[in-house]
Amino acid sequence: MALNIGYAMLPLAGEPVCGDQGGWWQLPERRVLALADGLGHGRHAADAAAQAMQAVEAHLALDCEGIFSACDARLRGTRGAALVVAIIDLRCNTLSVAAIGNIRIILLSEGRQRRLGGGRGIVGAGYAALAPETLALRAGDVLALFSDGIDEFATLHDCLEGGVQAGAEQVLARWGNGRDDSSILCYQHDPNDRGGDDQRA
Ligand SMILES: [Mn+2]
Repeated sequence: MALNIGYAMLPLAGEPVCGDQGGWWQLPERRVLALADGLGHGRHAADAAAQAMQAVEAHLALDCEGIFSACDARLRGTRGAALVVAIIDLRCNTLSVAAIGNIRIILLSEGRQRRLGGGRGIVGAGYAALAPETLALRAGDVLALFSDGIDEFATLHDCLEGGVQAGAEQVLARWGNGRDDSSILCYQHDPNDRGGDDQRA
């Protein structure tokens, strides 16, 4: 895994599969991160989330609107999912991020933690008002995408001493609520990132 990516997930107790899935992809000047929470839990939720990751992977060069549109088309016939997609542009040091449904985005920049919003709806069953935001990224900024199996928390900074992978694991351990599948995908911005392997988990 790339050093600046952290991922942790845990299925709801008793479920053999996780209905949340995260993915990250490294293009020459672009990183794409996505996290999907298939509605409910279990096999059908996992199927919706897996198809969302496949649709993202097939459309990595598009902007947020294009990726969401592709995912919405692909997920028709599934249970649907909440989805967040983040595109990091390494030439401009910008983040474009958008979300639909009950899924969370935190940006920690220069010590300040900010919650970014998403639109209502279900990917695969239609949504309105997708509102991608584009923000400047500074070296060291941390983006955290997480599902509703993790409670809101205000202290991401305190979890990052050991890096983003340890941080993702710590957030899940501390704020995972045990009521749903839970997952968190973290990215730490490095303008000189030379990339590693794509991963889907
Ligand atoms: Mn959920």
